[in-house]
Amino acid sequence: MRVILNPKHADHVPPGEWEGGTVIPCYEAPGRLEVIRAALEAAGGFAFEEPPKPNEECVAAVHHAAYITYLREASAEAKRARDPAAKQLWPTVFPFGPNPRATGTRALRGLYCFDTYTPILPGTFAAALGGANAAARAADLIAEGAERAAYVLTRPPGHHAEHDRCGGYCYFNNAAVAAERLSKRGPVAVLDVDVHHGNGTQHIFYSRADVLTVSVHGDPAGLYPFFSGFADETGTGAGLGANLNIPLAPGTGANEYRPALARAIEAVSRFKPAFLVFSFGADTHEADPIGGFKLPTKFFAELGAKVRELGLPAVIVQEGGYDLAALGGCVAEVLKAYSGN
Ligand code: SP5
Ligand code: ZN
Repeated sequence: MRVILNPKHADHVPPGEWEGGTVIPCYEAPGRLEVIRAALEAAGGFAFEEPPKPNEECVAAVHHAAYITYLREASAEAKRARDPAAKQLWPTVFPFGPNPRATGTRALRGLYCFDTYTPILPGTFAAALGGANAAARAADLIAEGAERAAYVLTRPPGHHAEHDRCGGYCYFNNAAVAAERLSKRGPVAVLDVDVHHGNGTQHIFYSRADVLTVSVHGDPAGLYPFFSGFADETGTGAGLGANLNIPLAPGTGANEYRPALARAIEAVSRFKPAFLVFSFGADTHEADPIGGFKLPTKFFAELGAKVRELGLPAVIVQEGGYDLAALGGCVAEVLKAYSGN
């Protein structure tokens, strides 16, 4: 399988994340990509390549122009700063009131970000763009029929990124970039199995009938992103019926996950898409430090095999997964099973 690797991922190195009033070590770190790469190299059968040179066109197709400009300029500002504190840009105040107005930089920090996990750093823009370009490249390979499946090996992840806001470690929505590109050639289904609801992907396509979004995740009543991912969110306007959320209880193991996955796959199949975007997160693993699910590594082979049964040309995009000891094995199991070995 061809692996499109984000060559700029290590430009983005969060110093930590704000949680409940303190800074804790950041879960979304460069080592994640390194352990996945090592596992795929050890497994064999994967060919690594980089996307062509940076291009913003693919992100402009799914993100607000002013948001893209903000991320580019804020990253440049962090790069120019000398004071270490000014090299990391965090929101502190979020939009409120009936008519929020954002004119200064402090307001923009909160306008274009929805949580305290997602700082803008000197290399954030380049790293996020590298991932989006990798997703666009993979989508082009699939759209042209050059491959039946391609894997986007990237971080930071993407599925929480909204049309005009970063959040949940995500800046550009890589899965949405791929889905938007594929949608020019036929209907697309996005299947998101990260343990967290794929709010950004859902919202970007919420009123579209030609892109089905399906997410299986931890119940947002108790798990990030808290504000969306409930079962009664089904789409709007022309997109009514083209969004499916399957929230599951904390502690979900293989026996509870299996029927939910079957439902999700059945919904994708009924939609009769021409292409699949598979947003894959390994934070459902039993050892994940933030997920709360209990899937063992061997279940990931079953997951890959089930998704393969759809028989769809697919872009597989890396989302979360934070246990560095388990992550590489989970990805290798899914991709080997998806390739049919
Ligand atoms: C792509 C993705 O998986 N993003 C996840 C963003 C969730 N961030 C919330 C992190 C909360 C950390 N809580 C610490 C509790 C440790 N037991
Ligand atoms: Zn996640």
